[in-house]
Amino acid sequence: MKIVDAKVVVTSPGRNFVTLQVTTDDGVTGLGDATLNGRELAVVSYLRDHVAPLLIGRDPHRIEDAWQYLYRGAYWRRGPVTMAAIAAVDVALWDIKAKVAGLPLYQLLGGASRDRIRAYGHANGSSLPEIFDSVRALQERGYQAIRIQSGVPGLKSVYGVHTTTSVDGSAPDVLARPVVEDWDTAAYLRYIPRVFEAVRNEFGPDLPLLHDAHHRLSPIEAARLGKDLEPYDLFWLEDCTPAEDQEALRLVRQHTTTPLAIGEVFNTVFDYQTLIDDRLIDYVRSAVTHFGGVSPMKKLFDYAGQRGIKSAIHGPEDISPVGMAAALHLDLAVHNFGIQEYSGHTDLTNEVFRHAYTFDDGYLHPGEAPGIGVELDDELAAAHPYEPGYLPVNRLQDGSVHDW
Ligand code: CS2
Ligand code: MG
Repeated sequence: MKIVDAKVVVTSPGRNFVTLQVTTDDGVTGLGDATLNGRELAVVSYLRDHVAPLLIGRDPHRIEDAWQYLYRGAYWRRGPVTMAAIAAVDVALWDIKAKVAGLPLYQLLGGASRDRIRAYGHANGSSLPEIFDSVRALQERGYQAIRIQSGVPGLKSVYGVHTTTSVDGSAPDVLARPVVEDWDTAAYLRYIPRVFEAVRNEFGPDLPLLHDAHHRLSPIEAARLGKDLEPYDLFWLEDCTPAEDQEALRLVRQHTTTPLAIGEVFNTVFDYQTLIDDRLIDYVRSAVTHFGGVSPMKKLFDYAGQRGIKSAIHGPEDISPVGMAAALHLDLAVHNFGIQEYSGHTDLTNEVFRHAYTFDDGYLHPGEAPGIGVELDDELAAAHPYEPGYLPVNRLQDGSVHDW
């Protein structure tokens, strides 16, 4: 069996997605997600100009060799662009291998370790009543674990609370520049514990609650927040500090028992080394799409599992249904599964990417279709071309840039 074509499909059914479509001489196709939110075209070029030509003629069954060839053979390694491109190849080849075997991918990863996959969804609001309504709406959709993101009094536009207000007065023209959001750590640290106290009073002690600090705190600020949230028994506090400073988590860990999750911006196991070896975190958060694919994610979960650390694959709406499907096959198979983030996608996106996975009563399942279980509607994808779009930029009250 040989690879005869490797096509990069860019489509924007409401937001941009980059998909690699690999085709063999037997006519079997495999899909891989290569979406890097706000920097999509960098990955398109990496794949189209530097990787796809190297795939033609290769045996698609040699997945590990392809991975090592693209990782070590490039000389320049790691980073989100490189690893998103490699991930797309890895997942597309696993898709092909499983299709040829006539099995859903999870069966090639050791078979099912569980019957279903617990998901968490995103609740948010600028006020407590809005947050409460958002939690109830998710509960009506079946979610049984919920992330809470809140506005902060005095701030106009904050991560995780849907708004398109640009606070620097610039027209939030997503075609030309990022929306500017504002931030004030002191105001946030005073307010967030009160939000979780109110949510616990409203919804009781048992509902698993999560919160994403989104890289914004210093180590001591994160330690303080972790401690202040302990009475509200969070499932986890995510990205409490800028993730690349692994040592920062050591100080946080010394001050709080609030479980810690980190890693959605990580793209190789080396980003986690101290965090896993010294048990500084409780959940690893990488996405299949940004970590080089299914092959390295399985190795990461095996390594993390030796220290009691669990999986929590990144699953917001900017991970395409292809990336989500690959995640679900891993979630079903690995033993140290923690939880799966699932924002879901628009109806149009689900028409472009027809998938076998299901979400019912708060749980996901990848389905039994051969491969990863996703089919790309080429015609519908072509009808929604790329639109330039950026992630917001955060500025403090004095105008300086801060982590978003
Ligand atoms: C967030 C993401 O879901 C999360 O945990 O951190 O939504 C993140 O903001 C986006 O993926 C960035 O593209
Ligand atoms: Mg996050």
